[in-house]
Amino acid sequence: MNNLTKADLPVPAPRSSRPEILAEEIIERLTYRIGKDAKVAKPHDWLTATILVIRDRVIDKWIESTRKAYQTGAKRVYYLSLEFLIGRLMRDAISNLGLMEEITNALASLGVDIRVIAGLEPDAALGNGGLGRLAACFMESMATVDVPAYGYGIRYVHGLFRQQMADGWQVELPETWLAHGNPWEFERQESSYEIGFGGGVETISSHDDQPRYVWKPAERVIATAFDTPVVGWRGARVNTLRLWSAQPIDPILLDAFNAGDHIGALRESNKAESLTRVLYPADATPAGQELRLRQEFFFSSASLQDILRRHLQQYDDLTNLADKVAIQLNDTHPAVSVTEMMRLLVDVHGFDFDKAWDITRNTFGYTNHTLLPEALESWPVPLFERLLPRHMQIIYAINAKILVEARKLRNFSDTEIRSISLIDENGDRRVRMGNLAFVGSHSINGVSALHTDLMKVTVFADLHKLYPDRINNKTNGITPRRWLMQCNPGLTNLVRETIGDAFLDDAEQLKPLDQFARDSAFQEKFAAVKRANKVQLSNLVASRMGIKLDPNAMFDIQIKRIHEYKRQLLNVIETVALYDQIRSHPELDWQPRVKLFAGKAAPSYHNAKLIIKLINDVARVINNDPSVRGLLKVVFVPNYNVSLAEVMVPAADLSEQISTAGMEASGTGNMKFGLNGALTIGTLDGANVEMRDNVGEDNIVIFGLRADEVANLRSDGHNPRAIIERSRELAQALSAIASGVFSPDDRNRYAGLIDGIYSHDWFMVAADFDAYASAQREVDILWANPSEWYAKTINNTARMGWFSSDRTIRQYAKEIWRAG
Ligand code: T68
Repeated sequence: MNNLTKADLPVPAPRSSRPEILAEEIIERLTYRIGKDAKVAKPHDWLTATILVIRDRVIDKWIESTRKAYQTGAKRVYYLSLEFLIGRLMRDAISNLGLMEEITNALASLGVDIRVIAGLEPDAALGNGGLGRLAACFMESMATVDVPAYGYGIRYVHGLFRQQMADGWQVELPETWLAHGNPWEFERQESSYEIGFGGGVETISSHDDQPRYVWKPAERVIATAFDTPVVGWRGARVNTLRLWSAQPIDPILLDAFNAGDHIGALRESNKAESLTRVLYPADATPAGQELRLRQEFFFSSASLQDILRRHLQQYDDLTNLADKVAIQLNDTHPAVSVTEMMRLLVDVHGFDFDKAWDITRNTFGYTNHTLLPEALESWPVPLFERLLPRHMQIIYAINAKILVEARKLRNFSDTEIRSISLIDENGDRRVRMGNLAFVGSHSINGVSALHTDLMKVTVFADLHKLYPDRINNKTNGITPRRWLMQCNPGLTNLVRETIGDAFLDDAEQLKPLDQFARDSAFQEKFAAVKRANKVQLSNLVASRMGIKLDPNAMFDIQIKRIHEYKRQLLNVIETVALYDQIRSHPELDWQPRVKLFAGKAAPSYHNAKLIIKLINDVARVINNDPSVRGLLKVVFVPNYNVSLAEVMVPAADLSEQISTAGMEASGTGNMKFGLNGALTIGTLDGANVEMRDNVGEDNIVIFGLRADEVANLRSDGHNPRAIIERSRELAQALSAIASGVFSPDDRNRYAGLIDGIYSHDWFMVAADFDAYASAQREVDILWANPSEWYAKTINNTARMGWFSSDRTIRQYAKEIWRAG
């Protein structure tokens, strides 16, 4: 019996959005779902009750969306990602349902301030940085542009660590977003799958001489689904984020328990649960450990089993899979899916290898997010073979097919063959996940124009030669709901008053704001909004850190993961140079600045942690030096996360996007700042290039070496020492840092860090310093002229609409998924 076609079942009555009804419902949930009397309810109880009321309205649309996809036979998109950095959900859901005023009033009538309870919602930090946040923006945009989609990932019990400062050093503490339960999610015990590891492969011979293979895993765990609804703008559609949690097959080994081995009785259970306990905290470096490969396979296998089950339930046949299903791999973390799909099609569903390979390749797409060679995932062959013996066989079979094709059809040389092989034979043999994802997909995309061009000539040069039609570009985007409307209501309201509401549905309709760029009355209002946002950030900094900021100063902000290629170090060194200048030239017209930093370092990344300490050391000295006369302040705000970004982005005057050219695949923070009316200082890297094209070169401050110049300098020999000797400012700043001016308690603390700049300067800090410092003085001159400044920043807001993730998703849907 199919419930979906049963027309005679009663349906729930449409829900009211009147504040008095909403208030009644909140009290009802508080009483019957939480079991609390309103008189004694704690803020957390109000939060949960409110979410439950909103959730019901979401569910109505969720069921409707799921039914519609089923009935129309629409193609479904599956976004596989080991990370979803979603942040808080309540404000997003309320705002997308258009209920902000109503819920605010309903709560007020109950004596509850929505801002207070909203601030209690934990940040779902199931991601490290840009890659995870992109997946979250995509989920919201897929719901908005009406693409029937599922996100698949892992329900980590502990998301990205909490960052605390101890004497200026980063300390990592466990994050516990589920401590108060999670009212958004639905556990689906009925959607559970067995996931195997290890064991061996049995060969079964058959009449037609085609042997069949059956994997007999030695270990098995259960994957159970937890679903979270994702609401699109104006409730257009509600999609599902399905996160897998690992559970043991036998929760407790009773025999062992009864024999007195109480710990041994739980060993299996603990082992299973440890699979999904914690998110790996390294970005841009592969985790490398066996547990990580287990996580990757666990969520890939569960997701594919679920996808095939859903497809078979509707179509009873897998030959049309690629017509009805598109699976997007968010980086190589789910790349093992290619082999799992092959195993399911060949071993379980009886397809012949070549047919299965066609279906697989036509179904998968792969998004690459980095060119850094050290960041490309690969697994030692012995480990892969031990954990996934059948998948290893499949890899060899795919490899044979591809290499024969390359040799016979295209006459590839030995060197080319070596570089496209799925097995890296240099040193210990390793499985290359990037190559696997590439050959198993019909589309391989980069995340900005420059990044995509570089992919074709670097990491994937030879595979691109073999399959010249596969690499394509999809420049990243951000959702304007979270990153403008919700985080910056002041600016949103001002824009609505000025050009009307069209931009709410189409961010490119921000364009007409251009006409107001030089309108002094509008400039004043724009500046007032910015100032109010800066006051809000100042309050946060005062209450968390006890530091007082002047909202009239320029807020110069660099927030992102701490990484050498992102060059927070270049920023601090320039800050030190500026500090020297302010003290030696008190007669000059210095523009007051606050340098704000925030970001987490991977716990094992020594230099990144040292850079955090350096920022704090420099901050302590500068902030306590009266000769600076309040012209410069330096602040490192701890525990950067999505919620903190929502306060910092709207408060920025200057956005620092200063990565070494060729190293930042796209960047997405750059887009958030531009949209919220900050001026960008940046290199021609990642999506900065397209930002310059969109906002115009007069509205962005570009400096430094270009990607090709960096590559040439690296290959022809770069002599940083000579450069440093020619730049007095740089030499002085480096020597102050290296000699312990900022670290009197440990004068050698930064000697090694600075020595890296003198000896090889891989990240081109010395090479770009002078260009950066003079770009900063250019910024000062603009800042001194408010009408120029605001004309440029208004142009930025007006021209950033193209960077909406709605545009990005429409391109994926049309050009890769052929869906929606
Ligand atoms: C980022 N990558 C890119 N990786 O660095 C950034 N890596 O330029 C781009 O804008 C963004 O992706 C979105 O495309 C990452 O964030 C990771 O977080 C990561 C995590 C685990 C392993 C490797």
